[in-house]
Amino acid sequence: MNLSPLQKARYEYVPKLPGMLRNGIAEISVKNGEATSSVADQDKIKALFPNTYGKNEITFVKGSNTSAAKKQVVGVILSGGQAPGGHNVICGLYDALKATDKNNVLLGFKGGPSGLIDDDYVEFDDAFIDAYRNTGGFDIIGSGRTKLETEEQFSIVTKVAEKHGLTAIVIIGGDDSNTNAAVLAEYMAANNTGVQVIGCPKTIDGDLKNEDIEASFGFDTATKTYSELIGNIERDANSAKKYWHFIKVMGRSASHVALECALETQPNICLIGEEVADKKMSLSQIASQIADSVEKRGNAGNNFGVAIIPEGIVEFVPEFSKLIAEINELLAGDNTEKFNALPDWDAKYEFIEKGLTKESMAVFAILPQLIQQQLFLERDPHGNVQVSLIESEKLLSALVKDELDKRKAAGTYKGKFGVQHHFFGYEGRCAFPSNFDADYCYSLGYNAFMLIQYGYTGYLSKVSNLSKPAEEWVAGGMPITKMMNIERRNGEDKPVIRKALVELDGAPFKYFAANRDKWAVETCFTYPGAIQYYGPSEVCDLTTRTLALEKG
Ligand code: FBP
Repeated sequence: MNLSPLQKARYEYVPKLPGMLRNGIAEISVKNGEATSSVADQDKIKALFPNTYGKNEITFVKGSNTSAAKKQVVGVILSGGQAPGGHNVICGLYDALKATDKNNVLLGFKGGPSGLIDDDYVEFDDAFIDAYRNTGGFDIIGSGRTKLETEEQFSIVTKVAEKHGLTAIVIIGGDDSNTNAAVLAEYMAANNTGVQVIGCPKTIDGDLKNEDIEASFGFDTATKTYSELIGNIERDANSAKKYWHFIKVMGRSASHVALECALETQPNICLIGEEVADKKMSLSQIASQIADSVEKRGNAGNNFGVAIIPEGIVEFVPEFSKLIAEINELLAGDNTEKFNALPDWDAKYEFIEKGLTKESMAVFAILPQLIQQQLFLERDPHGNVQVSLIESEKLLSALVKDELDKRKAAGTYKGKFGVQHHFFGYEGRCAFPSNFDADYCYSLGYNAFMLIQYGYTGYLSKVSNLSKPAEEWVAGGMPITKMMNIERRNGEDKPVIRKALVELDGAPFKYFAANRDKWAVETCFTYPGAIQYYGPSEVCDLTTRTLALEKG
Protein backbone atom coordinates (compact mmCIF):
# COMPACT_ATOMS: atom_id res chain seq x y z
CA MET A 1 0.00 0.00 0.00
CA ASN A 2 1.34 3.48 -0.87
CA LEU A 3 1.22 5.60 2.26
CA SER A 4 0.91 9.37 2.34
CA PRO A 5 2.87 11.17 5.07
CA LEU A 6 -0.42 11.98 6.84
CA GLN A 7 -1.51 8.35 6.77
CA LYS A 8 1.81 7.27 8.30
CA ALA A 9 1.45 9.92 10.98
CA ARG A 10 -2.16 8.96 11.71
CA TYR A 11 -1.15 5.34 12.35
CA GLU A 12 0.72 6.66 15.36
CA TYR A 13 -2.21 8.70 16.72
CA VAL A 14 -3.52 7.29 20.00
CA PRO A 15 -7.28 7.90 20.23
CA LYS A 16 -8.52 9.31 23.50
CA LEU A 17 -10.92 7.15 25.53
CA PRO A 18 -13.42 8.46 28.07
CA GLY A 19 -11.64 8.77 31.43
CA MET A 20 -13.76 5.98 32.92
CA LEU A 21 -12.47 3.47 30.34
CA ARG A 22 -8.82 4.38 30.77
CA ASN A 23 -7.89 2.38 33.85
CA GLY A 24 -7.73 -0.97 32.15
CA ILE A 25 -10.31 -3.67 31.59
CA ALA A 26 -9.99 -4.97 35.17
CA GLU A 27 -11.36 -1.69 36.51
CA ILE A 28 -14.50 -1.19 34.45
CA SER A 29 -17.76 -1.89 36.25
CA VAL A 30 -21.41 -1.13 35.57
CA LYS A 31 -23.76 1.40 37.16
CA ASN A 32 -27.44 0.78 36.45
CA GLY A 33 -29.57 3.67 35.29
CA GLU A 34 -33.28 4.13 34.75
CA ALA A 35 -35.53 1.62 33.01
CA THR A 36 -36.41 2.89 29.53
CA SER A 37 -39.50 3.09 27.35
CA SER A 38 -39.83 3.79 23.64
CA VAL A 39 -40.16 7.33 22.34
CA ALA A 40 -43.79 6.61 21.28
CA ASP A 41 -46.20 3.70 20.76
CA GLN A 42 -44.97 2.05 23.99
CA ASP A 43 -47.53 -0.77 24.10
CA LYS A 44 -46.92 -1.82 20.52
CA ILE A 45 -43.12 -1.67 20.77
CA LYS A 46 -43.21 -3.55 24.09
CA ALA A 47 -45.35 -6.28 22.51
CA LEU A 48 -42.97 -6.58 19.55
CA PHE A 49 -39.82 -6.69 21.71
CA PRO A 50 -40.83 -8.74 24.78
CA ASN A 51 -37.25 -9.84 25.51
CA THR A 52 -35.37 -6.59 24.93
CA TYR A 53 -37.88 -3.82 25.75
CA GLY A 54 -37.75 -1.60 28.83
CA LYS A 55 -34.21 -2.47 29.91
CA ASN A 56 -32.12 -0.06 31.98
CA GLU A 57 -29.69 2.47 30.63
CA ILE A 58 -26.25 1.73 31.96
CA THR A 59 -23.02 3.64 32.57
CA PHE A 60 -19.53 2.25 32.97
CA VAL A 61 -17.69 3.47 36.03
CA LYS A 62 -14.38 2.81 37.72
CA GLY A 63 -14.65 -0.30 39.90
CA SER A 64 -13.82 -3.98 39.78
CA ASN A 65 -14.81 -5.78 36.64
CA THR A 66 -17.45 -8.33 37.56
CA SER A 67 -18.20 -9.61 34.07
CA ALA A 68 -18.12 -13.38 33.56
CA ALA A 69 -14.95 -14.76 32.00
CA LYS A 70 -15.84 -16.45 28.72
CA LYS A 71 -14.27 -16.68 25.31
CA GLN A 72 -15.84 -14.11 23.02
CA VAL A 73 -16.15 -14.58 19.27
CA VAL A 74 -17.59 -11.37 17.88
CA GLY A 75 -18.75 -10.63 14.34
CA VAL A 76 -18.85 -7.04 13.10
CA ILE A 77 -20.41 -5.40 10.04
CA LEU A 78 -20.38 -1.91 8.56
CA SER A 79 -23.79 -1.02 7.21
CA GLY A 80 -25.06 1.75 4.89
CA GLY A 81 -23.26 4.85 3.67
CA GLN A 82 -19.64 5.49 4.57
CA ALA A 83 -18.87 7.80 7.49
CA PRO A 84 -15.42 8.87 8.71
CA GLY A 85 -14.29 6.86 11.71
CA GLY A 86 -15.81 3.46 10.91
CA HIS A 87 -12.36 1.85 10.94
CA ASN A 88 -11.71 3.18 14.42
CA VAL A 89 -14.91 1.61 15.76
CA ILE A 90 -13.51 -1.74 14.64
CA CYS A 91 -10.05 -0.90 16.06
CA GLY A 92 -11.54 0.03 19.45
CA LEU A 93 -13.66 -3.11 19.48
CA TYR A 94 -10.62 -5.24 18.61
CA ASP A 95 -8.38 -3.63 21.22
CA ALA A 96 -10.92 -4.06 24.04
CA LEU A 97 -11.63 -7.64 22.98
CA LYS A 98 -7.95 -8.59 22.90
CA ALA A 99 -7.14 -6.66 26.09
CA THR A 100 -9.83 -8.72 27.85
CA ASP A 101 -8.54 -12.07 26.56
CA LYS A 102 -5.94 -12.72 23.87
CA ASN A 103 -7.93 -15.77 22.76
CA ASN A 104 -11.01 -13.73 21.92
CA VAL A 105 -11.74 -13.52 18.20
CA LEU A 106 -13.07 -10.70 16.00
CA LEU A 107 -14.53 -11.57 12.59
CA GLY A 108 -15.36 -8.88 10.06
CA PHE A 109 -18.22 -9.81 7.72
CA LYS A 110 -17.67 -8.26 4.33
CA GLY A 111 -19.84 -5.95 2.23
CA GLY A 112 -22.37 -5.03 4.91
CA PRO A 113 -25.25 -7.16 6.23
CA SER A 114 -25.07 -9.46 3.20
CA GLY A 115 -21.65 -10.64 4.47
CA LEU A 116 -23.41 -12.19 7.45
CA ILE A 117 -25.82 -14.03 5.18
CA ASP A 118 -23.19 -15.15 2.68
CA ASP A 119 -20.76 -16.01 5.48
CA ASP A 120 -18.11 -13.91 3.76
CA TYR A 121 -15.67 -12.90 6.46
CA VAL A 122 -12.13 -12.19 7.54
CA GLU A 123 -10.53 -12.85 10.93
CA PHE A 124 -8.74 -9.75 12.21
CA ASP A 125 -5.25 -9.84 13.63
CA ASP A 126 -2.90 -7.09 14.81
CA ALA A 127 -1.30 -6.47 11.41
CA PHE A 128 -4.67 -6.22 9.67
CA ILE A 129 -6.07 -3.80 12.24
CA ASP A 130 -2.92 -1.68 12.40
CA ALA A 131 -3.18 -0.89 8.68
CA TYR A 132 -6.52 0.87 9.25
CA ARG A 133 -6.04 2.80 12.49
CA ASN A 134 -7.33 6.38 12.30
CA THR A 135 -8.01 6.16 8.57
CA GLY A 136 -11.17 7.13 6.67
CA GLY A 137 -13.34 4.85 4.57
CA PHE A 138 -15.06 1.54 5.14
CA ASP A 139 -12.66 -0.40 2.93
CA ILE A 140 -11.43 -2.56 5.81
CA ILE A 141 -14.39 -4.89 5.16
CA GLY A 142 -16.66 -2.83 2.89
CA SER A 143 -20.27 -1.87 3.50
CA GLY A 144 -23.67 -2.48 1.92
CA ARG A 145 -27.34 -1.63 2.18
CA THR A 146 -28.94 -5.09 2.31
CA LYS A 147 -31.65 -4.98 4.97
CA LEU A 148 -31.58 -7.73 7.60
CA GLU A 149 -35.25 -8.02 8.40
CA THR A 150 -36.86 -11.30 7.40
CA GLU A 151 -37.20 -14.46 9.51
CA GLU A 152 -35.46 -16.35 6.74
CA GLN A 153 -32.43 -14.02 6.88
CA PHE A 154 -32.35 -14.24 10.68
CA SER A 155 -32.36 -18.00 10.58
CA ILE A 156 -29.42 -17.98 8.11
CA VAL A 157 -27.56 -15.53 10.37
CA THR A 158 -28.22 -17.87 13.31
CA LYS A 159 -26.67 -20.76 11.40
CA VAL A 160 -23.64 -18.65 10.46
CA ALA A 161 -23.33 -17.59 14.10
CA GLU A 162 -23.50 -21.22 15.25
CA LYS A 163 -20.86 -22.26 12.71
CA HIS A 164 -18.37 -19.69 14.07
CA GLY A 165 -19.47 -19.92 17.68
CA LEU A 166 -20.36 -16.22 17.62
CA THR A 167 -21.22 -14.80 21.02
CA ALA A 168 -22.12 -11.37 19.68
CA ILE A 169 -22.69 -9.31 16.54
CA VAL A 170 -21.87 -5.60 16.32
CA ILE A 171 -23.77 -3.60 13.71
CA ILE A 172 -22.24 -0.24 12.82
CA GLY A 173 -24.97 1.67 11.04
CA GLY A 174 -27.62 4.38 10.82
CA ASP A 175 -31.28 4.39 11.85
CA ASP A 176 -32.36 1.61 9.49
CA SER A 177 -29.41 -0.64 10.34
CA ASN A 178 -29.88 -0.14 14.07
CA THR A 179 -33.60 -0.81 13.71
CA ASN A 180 -32.54 -4.12 12.15
CA ALA A 181 -30.03 -4.59 15.00
CA ALA A 182 -32.89 -4.26 17.52
CA VAL A 183 -35.05 -6.76 15.62
CA LEU A 184 -32.13 -9.19 15.29
CA ALA A 185 -31.35 -8.84 19.01
CA GLU A 186 -34.96 -9.67 19.85
CA TYR A 187 -34.92 -12.67 17.50
CA MET A 188 -31.66 -13.98 18.99
CA ALA A 189 -33.00 -13.56 22.52
CA ALA A 190 -36.40 -15.09 21.73
CA ASN A 191 -34.71 -18.13 20.20
CA ASN A 192 -32.22 -18.54 23.04
CA THR A 193 -29.28 -18.47 20.65
CA GLY A 194 -27.02 -16.80 23.19
CA VAL A 195 -25.91 -14.31 20.53
CA GLN A 196 -25.92 -10.70 21.71
CA VAL A 197 -26.41 -7.81 19.28
CA ILE A 198 -24.96 -4.33 19.84
CA GLY A 199 -25.33 -1.27 17.58
CA CYS A 200 -23.02 1.70 17.01
CA PRO A 201 -24.49 5.05 15.85
CA LYS A 202 -23.11 5.92 12.42
CA THR A 203 -24.17 8.42 9.75
CA ILE A 204 -22.85 11.67 8.36
CA ASP A 205 -26.49 12.81 8.21
CA GLY A 206 -26.58 13.48 11.96
CA ASP A 207 -30.17 12.22 12.19
CA LEU A 208 -29.55 9.29 14.55
CA LYS A 209 -29.60 10.98 17.95
CA ASN A 210 -31.69 11.66 21.03
CA GLU A 211 -31.04 12.92 24.55
CA ASP A 212 -28.63 10.00 25.13
CA ILE A 213 -26.95 9.58 21.77
CA GLU A 214 -25.60 13.09 21.30
CA ALA A 215 -24.16 12.56 17.83
CA SER A 216 -23.74 9.93 15.18
CA PHE A 217 -20.13 9.45 14.17
CA GLY A 218 -18.90 10.89 10.89
CA PHE A 219 -21.08 14.03 11.13
CA ASP A 220 -18.16 15.96 12.63
CA THR A 221 -15.63 15.13 9.91
CA ALA A 222 -18.05 15.27 6.98
CA THR A 223 -19.44 18.69 7.93
CA LYS A 224 -15.92 20.01 8.59
CA THR A 225 -14.89 18.80 5.12
CA TYR A 226 -17.90 20.45 3.44
CA SER A 227 -17.42 23.59 5.51
CA GLU A 228 -13.81 23.84 4.41
CA LEU A 229 -14.93 23.63 0.77
CA ILE A 230 -17.81 26.07 1.29
CA GLY A 231 -15.47 28.51 3.05
CA ASN A 232 -13.04 28.25 0.13
CA ILE A 233 -15.88 28.94 -2.29
CA GLU A 234 -17.01 31.92 -0.20
CA ARG A 235 -13.51 33.34 -0.40
CA ASP A 236 -13.45 32.78 -4.14
CA ALA A 237 -16.85 34.45 -4.46
CA ASN A 238 -15.67 37.39 -2.37
CA SER A 239 -12.50 37.68 -4.48
CA ALA A 240 -14.02 37.42 -7.97
CA LYS A 241 -17.31 39.06 -6.98
CA LYS A 242 -19.13 37.65 -10.00
CA TYR A 243 -20.92 34.43 -9.03
CA TRP A 244 -23.65 33.17 -6.81
CA HIS A 245 -22.77 29.62 -5.74
CA PHE A 246 -25.67 27.24 -5.13
CA ILE A 247 -24.27 24.38 -3.06
CA LYS A 248 -26.27 21.24 -2.32
CA VAL A 249 -25.02 19.18 0.62
CA MET A 250 -25.81 15.55 1.46
CA GLY A 251 -27.77 14.54 4.50
CA ARG A 252 -30.93 12.84 3.21
CA SER A 253 -34.20 14.29 4.58
CA ALA A 254 -32.84 16.04 7.63
CA SER A 255 -31.05 19.40 7.27
CA HIS A 256 -28.49 18.89 10.08
CA VAL A 257 -25.55 18.87 7.65
CA ALA A 258 -26.69 22.06 5.89
CA LEU A 259 -27.34 23.80 9.22
CA GLU A 260 -23.95 22.84 10.67
CA CYS A 261 -22.18 24.05 7.51
CA ALA A 262 -24.11 27.33 7.73
CA LEU A 263 -23.09 27.80 11.36
CA GLU A 264 -19.47 27.21 10.33
CA THR A 265 -19.41 29.41 7.24
CA GLN A 266 -22.17 32.06 7.59
CA PRO A 267 -23.38 31.96 3.99
CA ASN A 268 -25.96 34.40 2.61
CA ILE A 269 -28.63 31.71 2.43
CA CYS A 270 -29.15 28.30 3.96
CA LEU A 271 -32.46 26.52 3.52
CA ILE A 272 -33.71 24.25 6.28
CA GLY A 273 -36.15 21.60 5.07
CA GLU A 274 -37.86 21.27 8.44
CA GLU A 275 -38.68 25.00 8.43
CA VAL A 276 -39.95 24.83 4.85
CA ALA A 277 -42.33 22.05 5.93
CA ASP A 278 -43.36 23.87 9.09
CA LYS A 279 -44.21 27.05 7.18
CA LYS A 280 -45.65 25.04 4.27
CA MET A 281 -43.54 27.07 1.88
CA SER A 282 -44.03 26.79 -1.87
CA LEU A 283 -41.19 26.65 -4.36
CA SER A 284 -41.90 30.21 -5.47
CA GLN A 285 -41.83 31.47 -1.87
CA ILE A 286 -38.42 29.86 -1.40
CA ALA A 287 -37.17 31.31 -4.68
CA SER A 288 -38.51 34.70 -3.73
CA GLN A 289 -36.73 34.59 -0.36
CA ILE A 290 -33.41 33.83 -2.08
CA ALA A 291 -34.10 36.47 -4.74
CA ASP A 292 -34.54 39.08 -1.96
CA SER A 293 -30.98 38.45 -0.86
CA VAL A 294 -29.63 38.47 -4.43
CA GLU A 295 -31.52 41.70 -5.16
CA LYS A 296 -30.38 43.58 -2.06
CA ARG A 297 -26.80 42.48 -2.51
CA GLY A 298 -26.84 43.10 -6.27
CA ASN A 299 -28.32 46.57 -5.90
CA ALA A 300 -25.46 47.36 -3.50
CA GLY A 301 -22.95 46.20 -6.12
CA ASN A 302 -22.39 42.73 -4.57
CA ASN A 303 -23.27 40.39 -7.41
CA PHE A 304 -22.05 37.34 -5.56
CA GLY A 305 -23.11 35.10 -2.76
CA VAL A 306 -23.41 31.59 -1.41
CA ALA A 307 -26.58 29.54 -0.85
CA ILE A 308 -26.56 26.15 0.90
CA ILE A 309 -29.32 23.74 -0.11
CA PRO A 310 -29.96 20.56 1.90
CA GLU A 311 -30.23 17.38 -0.17
CA GLY A 312 -33.76 16.61 1.00
CA ILE A 313 -35.25 20.08 0.52
CA VAL A 314 -37.86 19.25 -2.11
CA GLU A 315 -39.40 16.50 0.01
CA PHE A 316 -40.37 19.19 2.51
CA VAL A 317 -42.16 21.45 0.04
CA PRO A 318 -45.79 20.30 0.38
CA GLU A 319 -46.79 21.09 -3.23
CA PHE A 320 -43.70 19.26 -4.50
CA SER A 321 -44.36 16.14 -2.40
CA LYS A 322 -47.90 16.11 -3.81
CA LEU A 323 -46.50 16.37 -7.33
CA ILE A 324 -44.11 13.48 -6.68
CA ALA A 325 -46.92 11.34 -5.27
CA GLU A 326 -49.03 12.03 -8.34
CA ILE A 327 -46.16 11.19 -10.69
CA ASN A 328 -45.62 7.90 -8.82
CA GLU A 329 -49.32 7.11 -9.32
CA LEU A 330 -49.24 8.20 -12.93
CA LEU A 331 -46.40 5.82 -13.74
CA ALA A 332 -47.66 2.89 -11.67
CA GLY A 333 -48.11 -0.54 -13.30
CA ASP A 334 -47.45 -0.70 -17.02
CA ASN A 335 -47.83 3.08 -17.44
CA THR A 336 -44.05 3.53 -17.26
CA GLU A 337 -43.68 1.43 -20.39
CA LYS A 338 -46.41 3.38 -22.15
CA PHE A 339 -44.76 6.64 -21.13
CA ASN A 340 -41.30 5.53 -22.26
CA ALA A 341 -42.70 4.44 -25.63
CA LEU A 342 -43.98 7.94 -26.44
CA PRO A 343 -41.94 9.39 -29.32
CA ASP A 344 -40.75 12.73 -27.93
CA TRP A 345 -40.90 15.15 -24.99
CA ASP A 346 -43.94 16.97 -26.44
CA ALA A 347 -45.96 13.75 -26.47
CA LYS A 348 -44.73 12.93 -22.97
CA TYR A 349 -45.64 16.42 -21.75
CA GLU A 350 -49.17 15.95 -23.09
CA PHE A 351 -49.43 12.61 -21.25
CA ILE A 352 -48.27 14.29 -18.03
CA GLU A 353 -50.67 17.19 -18.47
CA LYS A 354 -53.59 14.77 -18.79
CA GLY A 355 -52.51 12.73 -15.76
CA LEU A 356 -51.76 15.38 -13.14
CA THR A 357 -54.23 17.50 -11.18
CA LYS A 358 -54.41 21.18 -12.09
CA GLU A 359 -52.49 22.19 -8.93
CA SER A 360 -49.64 19.75 -9.51
CA MET A 361 -49.47 20.65 -13.17
CA ALA A 362 -49.03 24.30 -12.16
CA VAL A 363 -46.02 23.28 -10.02
CA PHE A 364 -44.66 21.03 -12.76
CA ALA A 365 -44.99 23.82 -15.33
CA ILE A 366 -42.68 26.20 -13.45
CA LEU A 367 -39.86 23.65 -13.23
CA PRO A 368 -36.95 23.95 -15.66
CA GLN A 369 -37.23 21.30 -18.41
CA LEU A 370 -34.09 19.54 -17.12
CA ILE A 371 -35.79 18.91 -13.77
CA GLN A 372 -39.12 17.98 -15.40
CA GLN A 373 -37.30 15.30 -17.36
CA GLN A 374 -35.30 14.14 -14.31
CA LEU A 375 -38.58 13.47 -12.52
CA PHE A 376 -39.50 10.97 -15.21
CA LEU A 377 -36.10 9.45 -15.82
CA GLU A 378 -34.72 8.47 -12.43
CA ARG A 379 -36.79 5.77 -10.73
CA ASP A 380 -35.97 3.57 -7.76
CA PRO A 381 -36.52 -0.23 -7.82
CA HIS A 382 -40.16 0.31 -6.74
CA GLY A 383 -40.71 2.64 -9.71
CA ASN A 384 -40.78 5.79 -7.55
CA VAL A 385 -39.10 9.12 -8.27
CA GLN A 386 -35.69 9.24 -6.61
CA VAL A 387 -36.04 12.56 -4.88
CA SER A 388 -32.40 12.62 -3.76
CA LEU A 389 -31.25 12.63 -7.38
CA ILE A 390 -33.17 15.79 -8.23
CA GLU A 391 -30.70 18.58 -8.82
CA SER A 392 -32.41 20.94 -6.41
CA GLU A 393 -29.51 23.41 -6.58
CA LYS A 394 -30.23 23.83 -10.31
CA LEU A 395 -33.97 23.84 -9.78
CA LEU A 396 -33.77 26.65 -7.24
CA SER A 397 -31.25 28.78 -9.13
CA ALA A 398 -33.48 28.57 -12.23
CA LEU A 399 -36.53 29.65 -10.22
CA VAL A 400 -34.52 32.48 -8.64
CA LYS A 401 -33.42 33.62 -12.10
CA ASP A 402 -37.05 33.70 -13.31
CA GLU A 403 -37.98 35.78 -10.28
CA LEU A 404 -35.05 38.16 -10.81
CA ASP A 405 -35.97 38.59 -14.47
CA LYS A 406 -39.41 39.75 -13.34
CA ARG A 407 -37.89 42.14 -10.84
CA LYS A 408 -35.50 43.45 -13.49
CA ALA A 409 -38.44 44.09 -15.81
CA ALA A 410 -40.22 45.90 -12.96
CA GLY A 411 -37.09 47.99 -12.42
CA THR A 412 -36.40 46.97 -8.81
CA TYR A 413 -33.39 44.71 -9.45
CA LYS A 414 -30.34 46.21 -11.10
CA GLY A 415 -27.69 43.56 -10.55
CA LYS A 416 -26.26 40.59 -12.48
CA PHE A 417 -26.89 36.96 -11.61
CA GLY A 418 -24.18 34.49 -12.69
CA VAL A 419 -24.48 31.04 -11.06
CA GLN A 420 -22.20 28.11 -10.29
CA HIS A 421 -23.57 24.82 -8.95
CA HIS A 422 -21.94 22.30 -6.60
CA PHE A 423 -22.91 19.12 -4.81
CA PHE A 424 -20.87 18.03 -1.78
CA GLY A 425 -21.52 14.57 -0.42
CA TYR A 426 -19.10 11.80 -1.27
CA GLU A 427 -16.19 14.24 -0.75
CA GLY A 428 -16.74 14.09 3.00
CA ARG A 429 -17.75 10.51 3.73
CA CYS A 430 -14.30 8.92 3.68
CA ALA A 431 -12.09 11.77 4.87
CA PHE A 432 -9.47 10.99 7.52
CA PRO A 433 -11.55 11.20 10.70
CA SER A 434 -11.06 14.41 12.67
CA ASN A 435 -9.53 13.93 16.10
CA PHE A 436 -13.06 14.08 17.50
CA ASP A 437 -14.33 11.30 15.23
CA ALA A 438 -11.14 9.25 15.68
CA ASP A 439 -11.57 9.44 19.47
CA TYR A 440 -15.36 9.07 19.48
CA CYS A 441 -15.34 6.07 17.15
CA TYR A 442 -12.56 4.28 18.96
CA SER A 443 -14.46 4.84 22.21
CA LEU A 444 -17.74 3.57 20.69
CA GLY A 445 -16.02 0.37 19.58
CA TYR A 446 -14.17 -0.15 22.87
CA ASN A 447 -17.39 0.50 24.76
CA ALA A 448 -19.37 -1.86 22.49
CA PHE A 449 -17.09 -4.66 23.62
CA MET A 450 -17.65 -3.76 27.28
CA LEU A 451 -21.42 -4.05 26.66
CA ILE A 452 -20.86 -7.48 25.13
CA GLN A 453 -18.60 -8.55 27.97
CA TYR A 454 -21.25 -7.57 30.50
CA GLY A 455 -23.91 -9.57 28.64
CA TYR A 456 -26.07 -6.79 27.17
CA THR A 457 -28.06 -7.18 23.97
CA GLY A 458 -30.24 -4.84 21.92
CA TYR A 459 -28.15 -1.89 23.15
CA LEU A 460 -26.56 0.98 21.31
CA SER A 461 -23.02 1.82 22.34
CA LYS A 462 -23.34 5.22 23.99
CA VAL A 463 -20.61 7.77 24.62
CA SER A 464 -21.92 11.12 25.85
CA ASN A 465 -20.87 14.48 27.32
CA LEU A 466 -19.20 14.96 23.95
CA SER A 467 -18.89 18.73 24.04
CA LYS A 468 -16.38 18.30 26.88
CA PRO A 469 -12.80 16.98 26.59
CA ALA A 470 -12.63 13.18 26.06
CA GLU A 471 -11.42 12.66 29.64
CA GLU A 472 -14.93 13.74 30.78
CA TRP A 473 -16.89 11.67 28.27
CA VAL A 474 -19.36 9.21 29.74
CA ALA A 475 -19.49 5.64 28.40
CA GLY A 476 -22.40 3.24 28.66
CA GLY A 477 -25.33 1.78 26.79
CA MET A 478 -28.89 2.62 25.78
CA PRO A 479 -31.53 0.04 24.77
CA ILE A 480 -32.22 0.63 21.07
CA THR A 481 -35.97 0.26 21.64
CA LYS A 482 -35.85 3.60 23.49
CA MET A 483 -35.51 5.34 20.11
CA MET A 484 -38.29 3.40 18.41
CA ASN A 485 -41.83 4.13 17.32
CA ILE A 486 -44.27 2.74 14.79
CA GLU A 487 -44.21 4.15 11.27
CA ARG A 488 -45.93 3.24 8.04
CA ARG A 489 -43.42 1.63 5.63
CA ASN A 490 -44.44 0.12 2.30
CA GLY A 491 -48.06 -0.04 3.37
CA GLU A 492 -47.34 -1.72 6.73
CA ASP A 493 -46.95 -0.55 10.33
CA LYS A 494 -43.32 -1.18 11.33
CA PRO A 495 -41.26 -0.58 14.47
CA VAL A 496 -38.45 1.78 13.45
CA ILE A 497 -36.00 4.19 15.02
CA ARG A 498 -37.47 7.68 14.82
CA LYS A 499 -35.27 9.92 12.66
CA ALA A 500 -34.07 13.04 14.45
CA LEU A 501 -34.92 16.06 12.30
CA VAL A 502 -33.70 19.62 12.91
CA GLU A 503 -35.68 21.03 15.85
CA LEU A 504 -36.94 24.50 15.11
CA ASP A 505 -36.94 25.34 18.82
CA GLY A 506 -33.45 23.90 19.28
CA ALA A 507 -30.43 26.13 19.97
CA PRO A 508 -28.60 25.50 16.64
CA PHE A 509 -31.57 26.55 14.51
CA LYS A 510 -32.41 29.47 16.81
CA TYR A 511 -28.85 30.80 16.55
CA PHE A 512 -29.00 30.52 12.77
CA ALA A 513 -32.44 32.18 12.60
CA ALA A 514 -31.26 35.06 14.77
CA ASN A 515 -28.36 35.82 12.44
CA ARG A 516 -29.48 34.91 8.95
CA ASP A 517 -31.08 38.24 7.98
CA LYS A 518 -27.75 39.96 8.45
CA TRP A 519 -25.87 37.18 6.63
CA ALA A 520 -28.35 37.42 3.72
CA VAL A 521 -27.49 41.03 2.97
CA GLU A 522 -23.98 41.62 4.30
CA THR A 523 -20.87 39.57 3.54
CA CYS A 524 -20.29 37.79 6.86
CA PHE A 525 -18.51 34.70 5.49
CA THR A 526 -16.25 32.72 7.82
CA TYR A 527 -13.52 30.48 6.48
CA PRO A 528 -13.04 27.38 8.66
CA GLY A 529 -10.11 25.98 6.62
CA ALA A 530 -9.03 22.34 6.53
CA ILE A 531 -9.41 19.90 9.40
CA GLN A 532 -6.31 20.12 11.60
CA TYR A 533 -4.95 16.91 13.06
CA TYR A 534 -1.90 18.28 14.87
CA GLY A 535 -1.63 21.46 16.87
CA PRO A 536 -3.37 23.19 19.75
CA SER A 537 -6.38 21.40 21.18
CA GLU A 538 -8.68 24.41 20.63
CA VAL A 539 -7.99 24.06 16.90
CA CYS A 540 -7.79 20.27 16.57
CA ASP A 541 -10.25 18.78 19.05
CA LEU A 542 -13.22 21.10 18.61
CA THR A 543 -16.43 19.38 17.67
CA THR A 544 -19.40 20.78 15.80
CA ARG A 545 -21.17 24.08 16.41
CA THR A 546 -24.40 22.03 16.52
CA LEU A 547 -23.20 20.02 19.50
CA ALA A 548 -21.71 23.05 21.22
CA LEU A 549 -25.00 24.97 20.90
CA GLU A 550 -27.13 21.97 21.87
CA LYS A 551 -25.07 21.46 25.00
CA GLY A 552 -25.06 25.18 25.83
P1 FBP B 1 -26.54 6.46 5.75
O1 FBP B 1 -27.88 6.93 6.19
O2 FBP B 1 -26.52 5.03 5.37
O3 FBP B 1 -25.47 6.81 6.72
O4 FBP B 1 -26.21 7.24 4.39
C1 FBP B 1 -25.75 8.54 4.33
C2 FBP B 1 -25.74 9.09 2.91
O5 FBP B 1 -24.46 9.61 2.65
C3 FBP B 1 -26.82 10.14 2.67
O6 FBP B 1 -26.40 11.41 3.12
C4 FBP B 1 -27.01 10.06 1.19
O7 FBP B 1 -28.29 10.51 0.81
C5 FBP B 1 -26.85 8.59 0.92
O8 FBP B 1 -26.01 8.08 1.94
C6 FBP B 1 -26.25 8.29 -0.42
O9 FBP B 1 -26.28 6.91 -0.61
P2 FBP B 1 -25.39 6.11 -1.64
O10 FBP B 1 -24.04 5.95 -1.02
O11 FBP B 1 -26.09 4.80 -1.74
O12 FBP B 1 -25.32 6.90 -2.90
